[in-house]
Amino acid sequence: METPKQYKSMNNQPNILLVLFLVIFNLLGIQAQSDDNLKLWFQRPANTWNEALPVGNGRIGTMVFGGVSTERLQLNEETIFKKDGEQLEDVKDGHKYIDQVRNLLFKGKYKEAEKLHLSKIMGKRLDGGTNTYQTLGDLDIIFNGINTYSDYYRELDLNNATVNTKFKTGSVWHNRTVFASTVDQAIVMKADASKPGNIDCTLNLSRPGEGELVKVTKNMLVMTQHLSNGNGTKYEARVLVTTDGGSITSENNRLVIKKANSLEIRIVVATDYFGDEPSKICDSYQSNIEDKTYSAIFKDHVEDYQRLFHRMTFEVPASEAAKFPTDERVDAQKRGVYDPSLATLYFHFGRYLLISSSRENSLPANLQGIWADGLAPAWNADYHMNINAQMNYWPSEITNLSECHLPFLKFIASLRENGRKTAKELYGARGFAAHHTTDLSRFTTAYGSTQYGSWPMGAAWATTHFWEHYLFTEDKEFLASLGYPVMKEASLFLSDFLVKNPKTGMLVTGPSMSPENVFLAPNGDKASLTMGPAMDLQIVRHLFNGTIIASEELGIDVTFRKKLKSQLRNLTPSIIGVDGRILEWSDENLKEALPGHRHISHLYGLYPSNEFNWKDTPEFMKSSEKVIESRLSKGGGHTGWSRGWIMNFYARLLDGDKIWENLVELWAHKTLPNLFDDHPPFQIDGNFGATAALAEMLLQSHNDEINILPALPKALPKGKITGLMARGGFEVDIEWENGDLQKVKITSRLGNPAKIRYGAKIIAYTMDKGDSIILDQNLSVIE
Ligand code: FUC
Repeated sequence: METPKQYKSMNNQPNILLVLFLVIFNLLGIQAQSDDNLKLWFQRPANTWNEALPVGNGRIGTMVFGGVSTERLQLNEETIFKKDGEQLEDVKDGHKYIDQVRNLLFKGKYKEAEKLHLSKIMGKRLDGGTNTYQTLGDLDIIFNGINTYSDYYRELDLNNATVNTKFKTGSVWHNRTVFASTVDQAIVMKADASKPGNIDCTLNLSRPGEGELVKVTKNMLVMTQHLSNGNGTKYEARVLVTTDGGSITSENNRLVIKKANSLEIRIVVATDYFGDEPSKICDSYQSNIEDKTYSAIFKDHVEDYQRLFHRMTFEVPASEAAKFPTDERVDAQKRGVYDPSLATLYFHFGRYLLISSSRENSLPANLQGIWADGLAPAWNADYHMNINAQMNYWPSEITNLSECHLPFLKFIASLRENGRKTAKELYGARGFAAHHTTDLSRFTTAYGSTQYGSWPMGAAWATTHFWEHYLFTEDKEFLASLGYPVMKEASLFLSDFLVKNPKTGMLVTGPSMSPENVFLAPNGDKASLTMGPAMDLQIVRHLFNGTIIASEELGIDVTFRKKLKSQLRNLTPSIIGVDGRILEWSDENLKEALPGHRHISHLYGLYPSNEFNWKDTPEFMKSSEKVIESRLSKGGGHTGWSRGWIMNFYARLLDGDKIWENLVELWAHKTLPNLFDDHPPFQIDGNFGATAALAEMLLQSHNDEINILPALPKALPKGKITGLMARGGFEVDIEWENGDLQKVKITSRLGNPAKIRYGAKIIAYTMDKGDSIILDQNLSVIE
C-alpha cells in the first residue's frame, strides 16, 4: 500500500493554513467540499479560460468565469463553423495508381511510393483558409459598482449540472447560477443579491473577429451573422433578460439593468446547419420558454440531467487533500500528494462532460467537446478519427450512458455518402471509407501530408463502436436498422481493400500507415506509408468478427459472411518481433524512427479491442507490456489522451498500480485547473479516456465473463461503485475493503446467463430478465 503523503499547502508550508482556512470556511457556513465529492470548487474567479467551468446541453454550452465585476460567459453552439476553403474532394481516379503504389511498397521503395501516392491519390490541404469550429461569442455582464469583494466561492456542482458563484461586497451577498438546459434548449443564468435593488449591470454581446450584427430590443440582445461571407453557418443568438424590480433600458446596443432585486438571462441559439432558418428556430425556442418560470426550467433541467447522471455512484474515502479547492488538488499532484477521491471526482466529471457535450439529438463531442474559445481552436476542434473521436466515446457504454453514444454512431453513419465516393475514387473499392479526420462538412477523403493523412481506416475503427454498442445493449432493432448496415459497408470496403502480400501470401491492408508514426526502412528511408500496419489488421479482425456475428444474429448475408471468414483466416496476424515487442508495421525490417511516439497504435488489440488477453494470448500481453515500457522510457505518454490510452492498456493488463501511476502523471502534467485534459492545449479525449480506464479498472466484460475488480490499485483499498455496465446487459454494483471484494450486486437487464469472475474464481449463474443477485467474495449468493 502506497503511504499517503502528508498534504502540504501550495508553498509547502505546514498545515496551519489548512486549519485556518477550514475554520474560516466553516464559520462562514460555506461547505468546503460536498460530502459526496461531486463539486469542482474554487476560491477565486477564473483568470483564464482553463480555470473557467463548462456547462452544456449537448448542443450549446458556455464557459463560466465566475467574475465578480464582470461575469464572462464564453458561448458555444456545436455547428458554428467557418468554411472559407472549398469542400475537400476525392482526387479523381486515384485508384488507378493504387496497384503501382502497392508494388513499390512491397518492393520496399517507400519514398517512391509516398511520392506517387501524394501526387496521385492524396488531396491537397484547402487553399483560402481553413474550415474550423469556432466560438459563438461572449456575453459580458458588467456589474457596476462592485469593486471589492470577500468570501468568494464558485463551484461546478456535478450533482445538478450548475455553476454557482457567491461572494460578498460590503454587507451584500451575491449569488449567481448558470446552467444549460437540454429540455428547454437554453442557457440560463440567475443573479441575485441578499438585499433588494443591488443588481446594476450592463449586458454586452459580442463575437471576436468581424461581421456580427448586434441589435437590442426592449429586453433582448440579438446577434446574427453568416460566417465566411455566406459559406459557413448562419446563426442567431438571443439573450432574453427579465428582472425583478429595477429597470431595463438600452444604450449603444447594450442592455442596462438598474437597481434590480434579481436578474434572469435566457440564451437561445440556432444555426442553419440542418437547413432551417435560425430566426424561426429561435422563435420556437423562445416561445417554448416564454411562460415558463425559472424554477420550472431549473427543475426540468435537473430531472433530465439526473436521469443520466444518477445511474452511477462512485465513492472512496477522502484524504485531507480533498478538503482543498480543485485547482490546488490538481497542483498538489505535482508533489505526489495522495488524493484518492480526486479519482472519483475526475470520473464523475468525465461522465458530466459526456452528458453535457453529447446528447441524443446533438452532434458528437469534437476535440473540445463543445467548448472552444476564439476563432481558431487547436486542430480546428474537428473530429480526428485516428484515436481522438473514438476515445471520446470509450466511457459511454461501461459508465451507463449508452444514449450519449448515439450522436457518434449517427454521425459515422452519415459519413457513408461521402465515404462511398472516397472508397471508389481512391481505392476502387465498394463500401465506405474515411481517413484520419473529418469535420462538420463530413468529408472523408485523404488530404495533406502522408504522415497523418494517408490512413484509410477512420470509418472502420469508428464503426466497431456499433458492435460494442450492441454487445452492451443487444438492441437488435438498432442493429438491424443502422448498426449492421454501417458495419457491413465498412467491412465491404476492407474486404475489397485487402490484398495478398506476395512475400507471405497473406492478406494485408494498404497503402496505409500506423497513425501519425514514422519508420526507418533498411535503406535508410524514413517513411510512413506501408502495407499491413498492425493496427489496421487488428481493426479488420475486430470489425469482421463483429460483422460476422451480427449477420448471424440477424440471419442475413450468408455469402458475405463466408467471404469475411475466409479473409480472416488469411489475414496477416499480429507479430511479435525478435526483441519481444509487437511489430507496429508487421515487418521486422521496419524500425521505430520515433521510439517515444504518443500513438501506440499496435496495441489496439489490447484496448479497445480484445485480441490480446491473458486467457487466449498471454504472450501478446507480455509483449504489450514491453511495448508500453519501451514507449514510456523514451518519452511516450506525453499528451493527455496518450496517458488515458495507456491507463486503459494497463487496465486490460490487469495492473491497477500502473493505472494509478499513469493517472497521477495525467493529473500532475496534463490536467488544467478546471480538470480539463491538457494535450496541450485543452483536448477533451484525455478526460474521456481516463474515465473509461477508471471503469475498466473496476469491471471488465470483454472475455465473455464479468470480471469484478480486475485491476484494483493499492491506492484505492476501499470503495463503492454502482451502476457500471457489462456486455450482455448487466448492471454491476461493487463494494470493496482492504483491497478485497466485499459484495457485488449483478442485475440482468436482458436475461443472459452471467459468468462472473473475481480473481481466479469463476461461477456462472442463470438469470432472468430483471433478476438481481448479490454475491460475496467467494461469489456465493448472499441474497
Ligand atoms: C491526433 C494526435 C495529436 C492530436 C490531434 C488532434 O492525431 O496525434 O496528438 O491529438 O490528433
